[in-house]
Amino acid sequence: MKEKKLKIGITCYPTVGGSGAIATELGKMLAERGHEIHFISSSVPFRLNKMNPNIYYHQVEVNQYSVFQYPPYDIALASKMAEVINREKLDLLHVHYAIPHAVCAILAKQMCDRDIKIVTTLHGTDITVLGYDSTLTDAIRFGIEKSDAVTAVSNALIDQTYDVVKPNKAIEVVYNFIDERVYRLTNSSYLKEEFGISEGEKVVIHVSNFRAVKRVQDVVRAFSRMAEQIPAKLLLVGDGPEMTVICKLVSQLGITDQVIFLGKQDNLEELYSISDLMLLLSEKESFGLVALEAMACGVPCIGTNIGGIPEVIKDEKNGYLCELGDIEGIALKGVSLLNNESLHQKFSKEAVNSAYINFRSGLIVAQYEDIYYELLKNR
Ligand code: GMT
Repeated sequence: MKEKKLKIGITCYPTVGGSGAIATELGKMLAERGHEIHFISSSVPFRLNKMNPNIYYHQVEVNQYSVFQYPPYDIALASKMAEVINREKLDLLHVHYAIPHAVCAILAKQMCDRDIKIVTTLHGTDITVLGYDSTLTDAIRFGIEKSDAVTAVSNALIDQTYDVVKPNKAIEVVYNFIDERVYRLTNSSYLKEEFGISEGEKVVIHVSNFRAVKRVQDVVRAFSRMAEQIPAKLLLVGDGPEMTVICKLVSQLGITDQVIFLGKQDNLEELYSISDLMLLLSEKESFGLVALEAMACGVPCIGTNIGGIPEVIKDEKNGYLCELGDIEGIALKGVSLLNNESLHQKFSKEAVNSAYINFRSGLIVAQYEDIYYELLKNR
């Protein structure tokens, strides 16, 4: 069975975000291993940037009818899934997020002519935010229970799913991974000059979608305290709802010259390669893919002791964990690390090792393959 190459449909949120990134990277890796991958989503996933003859993309088109108050996206997605399952003879659908994607896959399975298997991966927001919305809890539980296999990106997320949604279903942890060919130290030192960062300055980086849960205000405040003690610049990468507040805060704190707003960026490995420290100070984070990608490039991280972050950042080994909102503690740890060259080197090395040993693509992609083959073994 192991030799049989599979036909796999993948559905994810295709716009910027860790779940879309992982779903797409997984599809690319599976395609490289000879499987036929069919992305089914509303637009081309943002990391689907290279041609691969084993990768297909099927766009979900939603028509707007004046009789409907909302465009029927979920129904259009389920119909498209059923169409692709039948036409391409898919073996399984791997969907990312219980709602709407798992629920749409279950509907598609009932609409199509094949005994398709459904694998659902939980990434966080559907549990940590939507799970608390009583209008959606039953649908999330249904999506989980009716999937053939369910994975989550951290043990913390599994615990939270059982706490909040209480599904009667086994959930397996499959961590996120890095493409080690991309996320590695690269020579991008020319960027320092372009950004006006001088030799003696340390570079602190934060990457997120600037939602309130990311606590970018804490990042800016902690950086501001650090910058009082060491020459440093802060790279803020990403964009989102908190941006206006953050811009105001930066100017109120008088650190406009030390903060570089980069907006949404590709090729993050080039930015990580000029960075000395990442701050990920979220109040909710089921994994923290950006921390892992930074670590793979040798950047130690300070993260909050929240959700799945402690499964990625190992306190005092490859970075630091801190309590949510503890600005002084974060600044203290940041400054002591940036001032201690040998400790920084040690953490940096450990960060790379941990990323490569525990989260390398070969290891994690094989775990997904095992799940697929196990579900299909009796066919
Ligand atoms: O963090 C976000 O706001 C985006 C979100 C997503 O759905 O893309 O990220 C979630 O999935 C990522 C990939 O598994 C994880 O690395 C993030 O920790 C997780 N975000 C949250 O739990 C808030």
